[in-house]
Amino acid sequence: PFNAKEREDIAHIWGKACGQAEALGAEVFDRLFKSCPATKTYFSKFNLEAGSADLKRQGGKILNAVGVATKHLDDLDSAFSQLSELHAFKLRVDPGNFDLLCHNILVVLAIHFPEDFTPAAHSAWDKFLASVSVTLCSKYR
Ligand code: ZNH
Repeated sequence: PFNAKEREDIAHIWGKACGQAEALGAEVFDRLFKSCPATKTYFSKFNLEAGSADLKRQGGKILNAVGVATKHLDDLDSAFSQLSELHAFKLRVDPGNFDLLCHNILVVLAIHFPEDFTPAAHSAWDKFLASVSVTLCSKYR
């Protein structure tokens, strides 16, 4: 469960990020692929150059899904039930990759919103993204 301050920090930073989900998401993927090149294997049919239309589209999808999650802190399982099935049964992304992606989301938020990314906000977002990952991995067996 998230306390009031965590909820506030999660909503506040998403409020700053939501208008630029594609640009931030593309940056998340660019960092992910450069810092953890093995993650590129899941996107073999994408143009993986920094800022490509593919990275903007996929980055936007992922960050907007994170945005939906910010509004469902108390019912992530039901909000993400379809997305969990997609990752577990169809995409079969190795669960270890979720930590790597979440780490890169944190870094990009910290770079873009340094004033807002206080230690408390850092910790709230870390906890939030970890629960998103746990939810998306919940259907793996
Ligand atoms: Zn994922 C897809 C989200 C993680 C890989 N994804 C996706 C989508 C979404 C997402 C929303 C879209 C779907 C549709 O279209 O229907 N993810 C997400 C999130 C997360 C994730 C939220 C966390 C946080 N993913 C992930 C990871 C990986 C992935 C980690 C690896 C590395 N995804 C993926 C893929 C896909 C997806 C591969 C598909 C793409 C295409 O299109 O092909």
